[in-house]
Amino acid sequence: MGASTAGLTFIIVGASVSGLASAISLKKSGHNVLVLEKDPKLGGAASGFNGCARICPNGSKILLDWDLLHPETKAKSAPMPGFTFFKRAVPRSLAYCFCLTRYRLVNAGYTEGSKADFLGENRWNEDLLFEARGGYMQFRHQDLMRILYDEAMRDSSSQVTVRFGAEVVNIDCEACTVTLRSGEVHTADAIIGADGARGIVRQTLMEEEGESLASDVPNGLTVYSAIVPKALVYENGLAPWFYEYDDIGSSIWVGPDRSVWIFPVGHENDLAVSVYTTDSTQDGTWTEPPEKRITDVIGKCDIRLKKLLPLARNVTCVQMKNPYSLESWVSESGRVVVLGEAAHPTIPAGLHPYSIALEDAVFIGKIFSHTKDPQRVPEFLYAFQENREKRCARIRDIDLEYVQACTVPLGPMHDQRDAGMRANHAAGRNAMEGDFQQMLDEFGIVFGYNASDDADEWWINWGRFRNPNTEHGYGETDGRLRPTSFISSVTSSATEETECDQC
Ligand SMILES: Cc1cc2nc3c(=O)[nH]c(=O)nc-3n(C[C@H](O)[C@H](O)[C@H](O)COP(=O)(O)OP(=O)(O)OC[C@H]3O[C@@H](n4cnc5c(N)ncnc54)[C@H](O)[C@@H]3O)c2cc1C
Ligand SMILES: *[C@@H]1O[C@H](CO)[C@@H](O)[C@H](O)[C@H]1NC(C)=O
Ligand SMILES: *[C@@H]1O[C@H](CO)[C@@H](O)[C@H](O)[C@H]1NC(C)=O
Ligand SMILES: CC(=O)N[C@H]1CO[C@H](CO)[C@@H](O)[C@@H]1O
Repeated sequence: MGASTAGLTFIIVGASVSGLASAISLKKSGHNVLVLEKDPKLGGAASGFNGCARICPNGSKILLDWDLLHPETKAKSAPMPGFTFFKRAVPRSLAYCFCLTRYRLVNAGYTEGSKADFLGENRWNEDLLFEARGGYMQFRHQDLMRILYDEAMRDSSSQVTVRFGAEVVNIDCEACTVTLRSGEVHTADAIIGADGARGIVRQTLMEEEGESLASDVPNGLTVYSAIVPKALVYENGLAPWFYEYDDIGSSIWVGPDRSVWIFPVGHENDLAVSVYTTDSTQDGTWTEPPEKRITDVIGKCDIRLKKLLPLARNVTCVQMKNPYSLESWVSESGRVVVLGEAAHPTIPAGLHPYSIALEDAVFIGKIFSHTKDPQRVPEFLYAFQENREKRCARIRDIDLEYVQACTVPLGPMHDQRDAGMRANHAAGRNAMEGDFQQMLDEFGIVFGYNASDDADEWWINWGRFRNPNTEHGYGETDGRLRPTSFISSVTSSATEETECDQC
């Protein structure tokens, strides 16, 4: 890959969501991209797993902006009008207390013919979705990957190359080169690590900070993901519980320590199941089967779940961690950056990881629409972190909050959550109002964002004021720029410089 054309050359490590989306976005800005993926096939297709890619409104709007939501791609997703809350299990203390009053309730949820313990429901507010100008879409992971891949490759015979079975085993940040397992070496103007939380690029930056993957600390929860084909649900007579119950079609079963989320996914409206559990400590991946069966990590639970979960196919398990937070997303050399999971590991199977990965891609492509000067690479990479870090951390916290709210151990908070939801439902309100209003407001924050506008704002306020001939973007002697020093150096140059670089 030479720098023959006018654009910069980028190497992207990892052809998953953030890698392919960044390739699309950088291509739109006129750059050349080589994407290197270690797996032999797109979307982990070499393993059986093909889970649920949840795209929240701000993410689906990006797909729309890229003109990727044609009728045939839309048809590959299932909608999510909201979700219903049930109890996964009735805690023994509560069952006992009901027992004193109404015997029938002791068996709530556990026996054939009993009713599920319904807590309430949350429907997306029309205004919220309208303002976000997008809907909630749930694709099969591999379908979404195919949509992104095809767009990356469209009309780009020379601009974008994607290589599978190309594992990067070493990165030289100074020389801006990567070495593949085959021994091949590639050089570029910049290297983007889109290779996930355990990828080599994140590890390389952690090493620069004297850390290792051991600094990511398990938080006690593991998420199992699987698909239950719709046909199996019908064959086993479970449709009344999972397809015909209401018009929402998605349910979250909350309970002490474990929670089961069931959402329709893909063209077939199969059921995507996520189980957050404290019963596994396996450090699994998205492409390997788990050691323990899914039915062994759900604890005592409602009969509906007991019947559904044995039908789960192609199960995986991924551990939740409190990740080490990289101080710098950019190497000391200023040429290597991480984004997506590699920069800010999210909550596996959370509501927002895919949209955040798409936003990262829009942002990086958009700022690089303003330069083809290799000298400005470090400055732009630091700007990426400077502008994206806070939002990504905030959204991770929001996703974590949902999971924690659904898995609170028995105790006052557990009881308060249930009572709050029941009271809301009794009053004809959304389950998440009142005590949970803050969480609802947070959805507004997540949806109410435009990465492209945000990137423009950086350019208008900061980027365009710099003169690449006199300012290199390096403020400190070790060549490493902290976000704060970046702001102050830009601020001072903004006031001193009158010259403007392609305003
Ligand atoms: C195969 C697969 C299936 C997934 N399925 C689901 C799902 O069903 N539901 C869900 O909620 N989330 C799923 N995820 C996670 C989801 O993709 C992320 O949470 C996020 O949305 C996007 O992350 P990302 O693109 O930054 O990184 P990731 O999706 O983690 O992808 C990183 C990519 O980098 C590649 N890579 C790693 N190391 C190297 C290396 N040394 N050289 C070259 N390439 C390398 C990996 O093979 C992978 O393709 C899946 C991830 C993968 C990899
Ligand atoms: C499970 O994986 C196999 C491939 O190993 C695939 O053919 C099948 O469709 C998958 N099933 C589901 C429900 O995803
Ligand atoms: C972001 O804003 C721009 C205009 O500033 C608009 O063209 C684009 O559609 C918006 N994108 C999203 C994803 O809302
Ligand atoms: C990227 C994106 O979709 N941004 C939109 C998210 O939603 C808000 C409204 O809530 C819009 O203003 C953004 O443009």
